[in-house]
Formats: sequence, structure tokens, C-alpha cells
Amino acid sequence: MEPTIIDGKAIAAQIKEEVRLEVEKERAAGREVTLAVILVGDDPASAVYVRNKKKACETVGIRSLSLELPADTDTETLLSHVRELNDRKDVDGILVQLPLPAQIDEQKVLRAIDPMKDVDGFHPVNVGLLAIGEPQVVSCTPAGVIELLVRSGVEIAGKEAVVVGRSNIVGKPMAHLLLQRNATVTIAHSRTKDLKEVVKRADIVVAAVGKPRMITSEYIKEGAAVIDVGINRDAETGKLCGDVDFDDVAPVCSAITPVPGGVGPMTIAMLMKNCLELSRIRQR
Ligand code: L34
Repeated sequence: MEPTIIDGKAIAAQIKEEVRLEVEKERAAGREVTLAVILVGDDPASAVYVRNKKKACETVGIRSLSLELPADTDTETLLSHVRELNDRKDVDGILVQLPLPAQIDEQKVLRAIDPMKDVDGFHPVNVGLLAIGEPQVVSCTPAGVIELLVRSGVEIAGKEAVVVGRSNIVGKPMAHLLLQRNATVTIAHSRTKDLKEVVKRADIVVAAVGKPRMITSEYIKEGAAVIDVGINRDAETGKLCGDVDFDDVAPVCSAITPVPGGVGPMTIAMLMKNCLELSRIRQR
């Protein structure tokens, strides 16, 4: 059976249109929604993602401020910029693009962002709220994965979901969100014994490991839904590829996301949604 290819680009466009209409209403009421993005250094992939974020802001009518700092910026300097943005009444969301250069204390920076302006949901307060089932702002990538599943008609409640990868940004929040929607959730990782067998139990697989095409058909139960969070560059062709071997897995699954055009665009759409939401919460 042919699987459904989940079109993340189209679903992201739909979400951005919904956000655009709401941002328009805010503007009509005299409120401007503003996102501040900080990019440190000149990582080419980060530059692409930040550019896509700014473009999305334009599409939905969110004002974007951008701060580009040199690669040798130190922690204190970055902190002072974050604090200044915390204090600005005209800034609704603050995003510090990761990864940061090695000399910067990333955890210190993420903790300095006002939790009420934390569009990424990376602050421990927001992570904790998610963990107790009272999310305020949720990390954009896992939030985007849930939207993809829901809007493609993939049922979550009662299903076996296996998240491969345990990062703070994707794996852990992903597991919480699936749990909140009543899936039976397993977090698998590099130290998991019999990884193939564990992943093969899943009705829903979320791959977020950062290993090009690692998930082959041998890991997948017939009819599973497979969401590929990986964004890797193929060493030979230089092309973008996911953590899932798409051509191998597609024939055995019921639904699958491509890379590019799957989860990536959703991350950005959810960022727009989070920024709008934060602006509304702050007005109350
Ligand atoms: N603070 N740092 C912070 N927040 C985030 O949510 C991110 N992430 C990850 C990296 N660092 C971050 C992103 O924005 C990954 N990420 C991201 C965003 C957008 C895209 C990929 C990753 C994206 O636009 N992907 C396109 C292809 C882009 C290309 O051609 O390279 C896609 O279709 O998948």
C-alpha cells in the first residue's frame, strides 16, 4: 500500500495563514507582535534557519528584530543583550539560535530569557510546566510534530509511540506531548538494548537522532506512522537527508514525512504561533 506522504510545507502554510489572521486582529487592536532573534557566529545551517524564520515573520505580519553577533562573543555580552530584550516592552518573543559557539555557557543564556518571552520553550520553567501537563510555551519542533500527526489524521491516544533520541530540545518534550495525548510512550536512544525490536513495537515513530538514514525498514512495523526530525547533510551528495531511510521505509509504513519539506517548516510555523500566543498572554 502507498503511504501518505505528510506534506509539512503545506500544513505549515496553513498554520501560518491561521496565525496571520490572528496577528491582523492584534494589529487592528493597536498591538504589534514582535520576535527578536539572536544569531551568534556564522554557522551556515543556522543562517539558513534564521533566514527562514525572518521570512515567516514577514508572511504572518510579525515584526522581527535581528541581532547578529560575532563568533567570539562571550557569555556576558550575550547575556546583556538578552536582558535588554527582556526589559523591552515592545518585544514579545526572544529566540537565541542554537548551537552557540563553544565558549558560551548555553544553559546560562537559556535561563536568562524571561520565561514569558521564551518562544522556544527552552527555559526550565517552561520545561517544568510541560512536564506537569500544564504547558505554556512548548518547544517548536515537537509541537510541530504533534500538529503534523493531528492534521494528517494519525490517531495518538492508546497507540505505542517510540521517540528515538533524548535531547532536551526534541526527544524529551516530544515524549511529554505524546504522553499528554494518551500515547504509550517509550524514549529510545543510543544505549537502548535491542533498539530495532523496541522501535518495531511502535505505531508512531519519531526519529530525532542525527544519524543520516539510520532508521531503515527493519525498524518499522507494517503500517506505522514515521516522523523524521533529522536534518543531516549527505556526506557524498551534500543534499539534505533525514534520520529515516525514506525510500526503504515508505513501502512498509502508513504515513511518513519527507526531508526537506516535513518537520522543518513546521518548526518555523509553530515558532510563529508561540510568538503570537506569548504576545496575547502578556497583554492580559
Ligand atoms: N533556539 N535553535 C533554537 N530554536 C530552534 O527551534 C532551533 N531549530 C533547530 C536548530 N537550532 C534551533 C531550528 O529552528 C533546527 N531548526 C530548524 C528550522 C528550520 C528548518 C530546519 C531546522 C528548515 O527550514 N528546514 C527546511 C530545509 C532548510 C534547508 O534547506 O536547509 C526543511 O524543509 O526541512
